[in-house]
Amino acid sequence: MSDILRVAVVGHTNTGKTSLLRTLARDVGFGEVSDHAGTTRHVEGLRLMADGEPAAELFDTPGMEDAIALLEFIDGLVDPGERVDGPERVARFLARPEASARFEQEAKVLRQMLASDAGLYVVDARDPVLPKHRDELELLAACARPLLPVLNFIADPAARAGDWRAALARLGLHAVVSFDTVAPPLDGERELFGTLATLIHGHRARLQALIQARQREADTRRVAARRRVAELLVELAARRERVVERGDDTVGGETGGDEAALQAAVARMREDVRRREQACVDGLLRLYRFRPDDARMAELPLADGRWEDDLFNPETLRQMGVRLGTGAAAGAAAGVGIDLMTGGLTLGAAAALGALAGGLWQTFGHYGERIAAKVRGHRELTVDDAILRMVALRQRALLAALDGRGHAALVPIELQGGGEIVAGPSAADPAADRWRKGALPDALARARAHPEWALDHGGQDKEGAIAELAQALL
Ligand SMILES: Nc1nc2c(ncn2[C@@H]2O[C@H](COP(=O)(O)OP(=O)(O)O)[C@@H](O)[C@H]2O)c(=O)[nH]1
Ligand SMILES: [Mg+2]
Repeated sequence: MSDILRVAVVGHTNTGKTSLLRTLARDVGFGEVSDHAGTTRHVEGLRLMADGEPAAELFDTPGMEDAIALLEFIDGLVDPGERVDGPERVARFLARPEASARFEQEAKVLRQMLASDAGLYVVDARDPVLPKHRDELELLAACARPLLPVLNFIADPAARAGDWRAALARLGLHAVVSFDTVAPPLDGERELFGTLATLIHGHRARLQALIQARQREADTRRVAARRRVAELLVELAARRERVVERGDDTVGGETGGDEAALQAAVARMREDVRRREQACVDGLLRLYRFRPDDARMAELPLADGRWEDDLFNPETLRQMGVRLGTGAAAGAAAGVGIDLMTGGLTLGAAAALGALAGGLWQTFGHYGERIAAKVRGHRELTVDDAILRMVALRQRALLAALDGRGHAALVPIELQGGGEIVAGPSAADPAADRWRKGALPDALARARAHPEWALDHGGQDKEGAIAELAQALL
């Protein structure tokens, strides 16, 4: 065998062989995945790299469609009383014209098995164990290569893992791994390659190197992802927009100009928060090698219109369980808190924001007169705490979802009803509860005092705050 470990991915049609390769390669574009049988018609390979060196080649194969007939055919090639071992039987078959006609698909699979160091036998664990599976396994065993069954669809309630393990044991296959290609377990790869290493001793070191390299990559990815979210939060907290008032006599007079300026500033700010959050999401998807422009990705809650529209909706905030005082809730609805630099205003920022929230900007006029009468100078808009909490909560949920998502996934990251994120309000996540109700991390308070951090620069102090916050996102 060549230097690189070669592994054939085999199994019945539609069990998720191509899906497994996508997930292992972190490549949503590998091959073609479909519910129709026989989508993969030929052998297609890909390389897994460890630290820039090729470590393993995996080969996708067509499904074995008629193992029962092929086994009978091969039995017919052996004379009664003749002793012929598995590889010889397979060789006899491959030399026959049937190998490029009736049994062409099966021949491709067996040839690839013979050309490989090992096989991964992908099983749809929801299937009952049938004679066709036993015949398939007998054919594959005849190739005399180590075979590791991979139970796919294992996250499905209908999965029959126990039945499969028992049936495989009866066929002498005792090492079996569970690996759902759409929702792979966090240490799934380690389990898969580690178990494979016990079956092919000669390639053990190579597989260990692969496991370690991939573990390092995953750690680096996770650190980078948290840093990205921390940076987003710091920049949002630092964000300030000054609304310059005309400063003319507004007591009992026209306040329309100021209202319009404030309204425009609020709108700018909301747009900016959304844009920044979306940029963070796009970055995370790139980091995890998912495609933002992929139609399958389009329905991610992040790209979903509702997700965006709900950002400043008090109902969404309530659903997220963010605790708010009444005034704050109204303020949060507008997505901003108003600091009045000139101070002295006790009356109505919240009320005014409540008016904004209902889309009843006109009613601001009513409060506006009274506010404007008291205020001279500038107002400053900042991103509300509640918004920071919510952005943090859903970015955390997104991080968790990305870590648990295989590149075979075709459906968007699941939201529970009402727009909460899967990792949303539940007692199981005390860290989320802290983000929901606890004191906000000190790094964010510091960011509030550094408007310059909202921009791309900010130096060491900003870096420190980001690092601290990334830690708090764990
Ligand atoms: N829910 C779920 N669907 C899967 C999983 N693996 C594969 N699929 C789906 O099953 C179908 C067949 O998958 P594919 O990879 O094309 O199977 P292949 O014929 O063995 O290559 C596709 O619709 C996949 O999206 C899994 O682990 N969970
Ligand atoms: Mg396929």
